[in-house]
Amino acid sequence: MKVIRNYVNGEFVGRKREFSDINPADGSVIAQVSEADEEVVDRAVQSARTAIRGEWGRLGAVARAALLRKVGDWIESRFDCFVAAEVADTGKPISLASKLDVPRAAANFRAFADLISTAGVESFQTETADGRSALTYAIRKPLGVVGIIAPWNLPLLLLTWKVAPAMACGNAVVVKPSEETPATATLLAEVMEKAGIPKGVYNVVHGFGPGSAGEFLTQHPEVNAVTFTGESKTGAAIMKTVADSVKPISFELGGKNAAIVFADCEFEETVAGVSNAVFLNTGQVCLCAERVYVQRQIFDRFVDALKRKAGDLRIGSPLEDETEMGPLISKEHREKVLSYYRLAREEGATFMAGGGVPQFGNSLDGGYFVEPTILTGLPESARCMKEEIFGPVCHIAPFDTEEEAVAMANDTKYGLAASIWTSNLKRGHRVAQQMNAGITWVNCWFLRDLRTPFGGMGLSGIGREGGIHSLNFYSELNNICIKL
Ligand code: NAD
Ligand code: 6OD
Repeated sequence: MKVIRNYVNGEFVGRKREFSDINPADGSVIAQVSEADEEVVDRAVQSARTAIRGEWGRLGAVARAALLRKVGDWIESRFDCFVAAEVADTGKPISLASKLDVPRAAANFRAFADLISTAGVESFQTETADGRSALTYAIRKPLGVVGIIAPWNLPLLLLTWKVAPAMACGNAVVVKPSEETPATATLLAEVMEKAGIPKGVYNVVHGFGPGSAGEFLTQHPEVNAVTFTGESKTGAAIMKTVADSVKPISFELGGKNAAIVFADCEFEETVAGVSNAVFLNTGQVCLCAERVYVQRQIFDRFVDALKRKAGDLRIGSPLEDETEMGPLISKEHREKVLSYYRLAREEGATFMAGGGVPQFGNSLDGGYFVEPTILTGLPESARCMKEEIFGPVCHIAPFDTEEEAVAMANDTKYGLAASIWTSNLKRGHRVAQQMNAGITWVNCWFLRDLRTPFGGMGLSGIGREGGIHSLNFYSELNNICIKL
């Protein structure tokens, strides 16, 4: 059986304690994973610290950028290995991993290589009371050792979204991928070596959260900053762990995102766009729309059309090119999603589509599939309307006026993403500007420019990453003032 090991100071390190890496498409065991104990995590942090004091710490931004570009190139050279590993770990369709996850990982390294080699800093000339002046300018220094904790839904994409800017700014990193998806973070270690990244700059520790590698990493006194993507309640636990040492944190957390569909939308494009926003990656994208509000004039027609789209989705083996929807990540997560399907029934929902578990009559029956599901008829106060489900499911409710739609969309403790579907661009701007969300798309969804701010409000997170915002999080800006 294959063993996935920790990666510390340029070496793969095994441990006696192991856990299984499961393929969610059929429940089979792909590999055993070495769980990092406190000592391995400590060694990883120390090796990162040593790397900063060595050759890596002496490199300038342009040299670091050149190395990051090589990492991007090596990801592309090993494209098929990354795709295969991501598909096996997550069960996502091969078409999705090939179009989204792996290309974005390479793009993350290239984007932050470009940014760090061109980014400026602020400078001001200030008049002083004695009639002279002062010049003030900022310089960018690395934070030190950055602890990166990643989730399982877009494992490589979201890990590299943080590793790339952290390294661009001159930090060394210790990453803890999700226990569900350990493979691509480990493959990335091989790529780092090939690209010539010095030992200790990129370290991987495997394991779980509390009482395991995640907690050991976040509570380590020599970790200078923690950046985390995952559930809001995990973010709260990590915040408590880091509070005593007052580390900088960046949190990208859950969502309960709304899509607002106006009667004047481009109907077919909107149905396709909303279907994607609900069902992509089996609904396991933090940006997915779980609440869809449709103007009453087109409500019935829209529900019928989305129902047809859900019915047409090709669910099956992630390895087949035509598959559009794979399984959920795990047995536990399927239980959670099915518990919301049951709750929706208790709360009075009408199931317009789905609600169950598909049967295949082959090995896929050992996997963690659920049917794409469309609900109607829930009150806005229902738990299914308030809590993140993170599966291929949405609720569709009608609205009459723009004001009503905005109020319902904003009635959430989360604030990650929204999408507005209308052919009236003035309305698009007006409504987008009223959304309490870190990002609002108009007539599109999950369209990303890596230079733009990304993050959430409320339970959806703290801080913004992307472009200069990432550079500002992953560096200490030191201000220097000179009297002239
Ligand atoms: P999760 O919070 O269960 O786990 C995320 C990571 O945190 C894993 O590596 C896990 O081992 C680790 N962890 C858990 N408890 C910990 C602790 N106490 N200390 C340190 N580490 C700990 O999240 P998940 O189930 O892997 O991912 C799904 C969630 O992530 C959803 O809520 C989704 O909305 C959210 N998400 C948000 C974004 C975003 O950009 N806002 C992106 C992707 C996913
Ligand atoms: O595209 C990104 O940069 C990003 N952070 C996406 C997050 C998706 C959540 O599942």
